[in-house]
Amino acid sequence: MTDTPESNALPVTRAGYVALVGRPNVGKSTLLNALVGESLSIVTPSPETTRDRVMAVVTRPLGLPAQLVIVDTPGIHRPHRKLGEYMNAEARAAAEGADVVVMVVDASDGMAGPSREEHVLEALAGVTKPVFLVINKIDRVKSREALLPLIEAYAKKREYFAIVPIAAERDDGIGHLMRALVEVLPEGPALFADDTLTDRPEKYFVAERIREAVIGETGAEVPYVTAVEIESYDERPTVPRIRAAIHVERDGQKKILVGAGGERIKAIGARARSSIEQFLGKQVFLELWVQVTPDWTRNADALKNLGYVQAEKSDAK
Ligand SMILES: Nc1nc2c(ncn2[C@@H]2O[C@H](COP(=O)(O)OP(=O)(O)OP(=O)(O)O)[C@@H](O)[C@H]2O)c(=O)[nH]1
Ligand SMILES: [Mg+2]
Repeated sequence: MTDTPESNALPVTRAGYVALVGRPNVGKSTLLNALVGESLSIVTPSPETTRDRVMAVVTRPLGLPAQLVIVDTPGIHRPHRKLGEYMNAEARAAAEGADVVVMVVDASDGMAGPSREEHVLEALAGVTKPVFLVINKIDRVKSREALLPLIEAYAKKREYFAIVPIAAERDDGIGHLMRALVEVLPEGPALFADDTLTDRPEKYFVAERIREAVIGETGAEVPYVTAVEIESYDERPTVPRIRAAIHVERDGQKKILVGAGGERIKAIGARARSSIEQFLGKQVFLELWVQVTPDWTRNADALKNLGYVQAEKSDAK
């Protein structure tokens, strides 16, 4: 017998795009990682962490003959900069191109939550495909009963195909959500090869891990004006060499990132390297430096140069 496990596997009969949308910080990226079973998207306690659509393919989840193309998106918010406009546009495009939309909300917002959803609801107003309401972080709610008035309040705002309470961080409710999503996927063959994980190159996730380290090591405003550019990525040596520029907008922000005697950039580098090594499963040599690119978050050309540019319609799903 020469059959591989793959050729023995049932053919995929349902496949489609599932967009995860919602306000910043509700747990969309945590949910993507939980559904995929891999730490792909970066997760931080700060809002506005995710900036682009990131696609992750899950083939035959729980042994089901299905393929989900899950799309993580930036939190929909009132934009203050061009970067924010790009982020919102990314989320909208993902919702519009999806076969199923998962609107994620945060149970720990309590009864104040439903009234904060106006931007998200507005972005979903034209969506005719099924919309699931996923109430995340239920580990922070006292009891299941306490969820009932919350569900009622959210359900008053729009119609949902289903309402599913979960705690993505604890893997609670993920299997149930997965099964429910598979049931509404369009019938059809797989959209991607069985071994496809994502549409982004390795380099993208390396840059994201550096940004995650910046967010982890600095407080308040600096992360919002930080972009990471991989300048060189030499995979030939046994220990690959990565050189990256961290862009900020002003000298003062550069000073904060570098820190007294270079202490902070050293800490960012150590944190990023360990996270990249975990992601790649091998050692890397990482060199970071800070560059001032004035007002890059407000400038269309600078945004484009740093990779914040919307994909063409054809590959915009
Ligand atoms: N208690 C609890 N915290 C959670 C849960 N899921 C996510 N979090 C936390 O919520 C915070 C935000 O999580 P993210 O996954 O980055 O949220 P996001 O919606 O992707 O945020 P943006 O990318 O900024 O829009 C992190 O500190 C997570 O650890 C959960 O089920 N329970
Ligand atoms: Mg995110």
